[in-house]
Amino acid sequence: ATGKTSRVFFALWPGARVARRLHELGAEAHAECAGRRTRCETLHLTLAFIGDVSPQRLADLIAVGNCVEATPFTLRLDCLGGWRHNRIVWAGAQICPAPLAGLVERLNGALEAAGFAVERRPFAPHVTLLRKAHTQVSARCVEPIDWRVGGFALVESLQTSAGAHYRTLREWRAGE
Ligand code: 2AM
Repeated sequence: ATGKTSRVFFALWPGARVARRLHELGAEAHAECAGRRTRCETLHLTLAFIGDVSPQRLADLIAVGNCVEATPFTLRLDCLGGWRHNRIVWAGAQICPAPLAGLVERLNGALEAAGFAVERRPFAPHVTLLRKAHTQVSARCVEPIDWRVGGFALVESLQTSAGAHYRTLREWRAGE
């Protein structure tokens, strides 16, 4: 064992067009609430947060990803909201598509079977746009952003002085 751990999570990563639109929505939210914007290239939707794992457990996570079936779907991001407890402002979906709910359910099932701690709270699909917001956002509907989701990824989070950086460790295409 090397003792080297990685902080990882399963996520959906948008393509350039969706990321740009989310980043613009982040500008609008920032004008209202201030705080720290998520950089365009780091915008994502977390499916399952894992935390720090050893290289051995990382291999187990890849095995989990390998056995989880995903089908392509469209996620319509159409609302802006925030959470008071952690002062984040996010883009969310009024409707969680069944294939997304199913993907998260299968992922959590496989994670649990492999001995990983899973989230017990209901899945709340969101893309964090602002952190450390100074004020609460007025929750509202926004011009919908249709995100065609064609797969999911296992991502490593690297903390630097410039903020979080992310590295995709593995990607799985939906419907294959
Ligand atoms: P957030 O955007 O709502 O803060 C990488 O840090 C990703 O994992 C982020 O999308 C973050 O969600 C999520 N995350 C970080 N720590 C978490 C935790 N303890 N529980 C659940 N999700 C977490």
